[in-house]
Amino acid sequence: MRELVFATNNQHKTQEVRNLLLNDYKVLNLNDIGCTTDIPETGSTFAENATLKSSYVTEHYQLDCFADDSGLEIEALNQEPGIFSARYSGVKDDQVNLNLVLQKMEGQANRKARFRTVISLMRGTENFLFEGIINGTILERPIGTQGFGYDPIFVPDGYNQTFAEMSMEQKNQISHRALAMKKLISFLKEQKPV
Ligand code: ITT
Repeated sequence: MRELVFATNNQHKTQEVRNLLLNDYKVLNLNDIGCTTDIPETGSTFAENATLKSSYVTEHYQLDCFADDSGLEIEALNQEPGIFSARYSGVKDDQVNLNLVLQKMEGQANRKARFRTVISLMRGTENFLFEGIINGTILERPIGTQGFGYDPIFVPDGYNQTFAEMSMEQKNQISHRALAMKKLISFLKEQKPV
């Protein structure tokens, strides 16, 4: 089976993506290839950060690689936390960051938000970008225990459950990452193996 590196340390994301690519690729993450570097995400957009991660692996390990950068964009907070989603409060702690969002949203009538993912695929020296977006609403308090990050406070449009109340399979059918991944997968399937 063909191998592809997914430049992430996030086990939840690795598992979600492995499920999506089950029959097509063996997906290795940074841990699997022995990469312990904390790849700097110094870009100012999701696309720049995703490309920094994917190109780091291609350059240092000579392996085809994709990386995603995702985050939550809340309309009433000027699209924050955005690229700062993982460390919105200054620390990489999902619970603390989620609480900060709830605090900033207190009394706010406009609860519109979206999750956005941009994937960068580096094949050799070529970079291909894929985007996925899901619109939804921010709750006033968390519900559900599945998933990670801001899942317990995000209800996607057209559903009455948070991402954290859905099984991984359900979330994988509709999430921002799944939408971007579907674009990546159809691209990969169209390509002849190199
Ligand atoms: P890597 O950079 O190692 O891939 P990460 O946790 O930083 O892992 P992202 O950059 O993709 O992951 O996402 C940044 C943050 O955005 C993440 O830590 C969560 O707080 C939030 N996030 C992204 N996707 C999410 C999802 O599907 N559900 C809930 N929160 C999500």
